[in-house]
Amino acid sequence: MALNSFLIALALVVLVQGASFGQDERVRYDNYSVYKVKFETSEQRSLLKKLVEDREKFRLWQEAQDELHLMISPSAFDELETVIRKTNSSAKLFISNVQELIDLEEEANIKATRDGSFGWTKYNSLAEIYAWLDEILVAYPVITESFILGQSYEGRTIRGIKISYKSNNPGVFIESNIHAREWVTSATATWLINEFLTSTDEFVRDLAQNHDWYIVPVLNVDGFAYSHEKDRMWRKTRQPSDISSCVGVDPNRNYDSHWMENDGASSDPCAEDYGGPNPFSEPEVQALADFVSSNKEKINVLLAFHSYSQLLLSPYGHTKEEFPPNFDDMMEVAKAYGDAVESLPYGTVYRYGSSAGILYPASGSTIDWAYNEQGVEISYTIEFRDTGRYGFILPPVHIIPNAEEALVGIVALLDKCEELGYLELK
Ligand code: 0X9
Ligand code: ZN
Ligand code: ZN
Repeated sequence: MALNSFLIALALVVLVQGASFGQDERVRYDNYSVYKVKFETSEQRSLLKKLVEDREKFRLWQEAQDELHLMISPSAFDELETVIRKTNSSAKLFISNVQELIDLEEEANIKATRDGSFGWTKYNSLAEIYAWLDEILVAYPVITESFILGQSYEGRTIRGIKISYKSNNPGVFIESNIHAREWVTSATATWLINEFLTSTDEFVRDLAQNHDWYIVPVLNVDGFAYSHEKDRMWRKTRQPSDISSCVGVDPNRNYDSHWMENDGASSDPCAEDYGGPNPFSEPEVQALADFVSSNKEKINVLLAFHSYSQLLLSPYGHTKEEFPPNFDDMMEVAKAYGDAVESLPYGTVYRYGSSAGILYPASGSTIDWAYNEQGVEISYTIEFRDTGRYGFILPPVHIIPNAEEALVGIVALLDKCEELGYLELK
């Protein structure tokens, strides 16, 4: 009897959690595949987007003007096929088993951890990143300074590092890993910190020494920890909702600037782009905003690191009907970044434009808030590698090439900013 009720309880737990939870309580994505779906009309788009309302079967990975990247569960293939046929759109498989990529990544991480704890041949955990930051701060006490943005919902500390070789430098703020699963962003941010402190290359030295750097390697610390420990595909924060059993807010929709306008965010707590119950509902977002607003006279340029798609996105995110006053300058700056990246032997191509113009309306993002509300006139989202072959699960061999691209891109971007007069002290 006791055993019976135990088995029933066990069966219930399995049912409630779904088949995707394995024994180690990580969400598994066995035989989940990712398709690029091309469409032409907005009717096709909305029919396709309706699919992701069923989060058990469909998850949106990426969205562009004429293309959606959909992750689908093994049981959802027929449904996808039906909608593809009905909407006359076309789908191309580019990842056949998401779990396989996650397992390969995990193996590489474990192997690299055995050879030493921190580095750029693997993806580091939050604890590893913070331990490394402490080492850096001890090794470079004059040039570096630790700062704390605040505490996350779950009580983790959100840390940043300031690098300053001299006074009266223009300031560059880098926000990284606001989206939990975009691991290459914090890997790139830490690599840049290391280069700024250790490189002997003349152009890196100039870059490092002639700007003040404010770098937050992981903003969404709770989501990041969760993506390492439980669900590799987690995007949002980890604060529960009052009105739903779904957890988390899209922090890049939670800033108080044109919040929730123009379908630029969802009001559904279960959606990946949920804007939150109110602007700044997320402590991580509020913490970043407090820091930037109290240091805004020192910040000339703000860069928000994301992945993936290889894009440079300027404001506005909330509307494609209007463009910011210095849009032409921002496009010149973006072109400089893209040209510099493309000139490397890798030949990687970045496209650029305004967020709403070349992607989709996204309101309440970091860069729009910094630009609209804080007067940071050069404010960019950079979507790193790749364009979908691996998506968020970019193999660690890409970390250094991606970071090198970011470095030469940022050099060119700041040169252009200087030329256009954006690096004057405020
Ligand atoms: O949707 C987002 O938040 C960003 N793309 S991601 O795949 N990394 O989630 C793009 C945001 C760009 N839009 C604005 N900054 N407004
Ligand atoms: Zn508005
Ligand atoms: Zn992102």
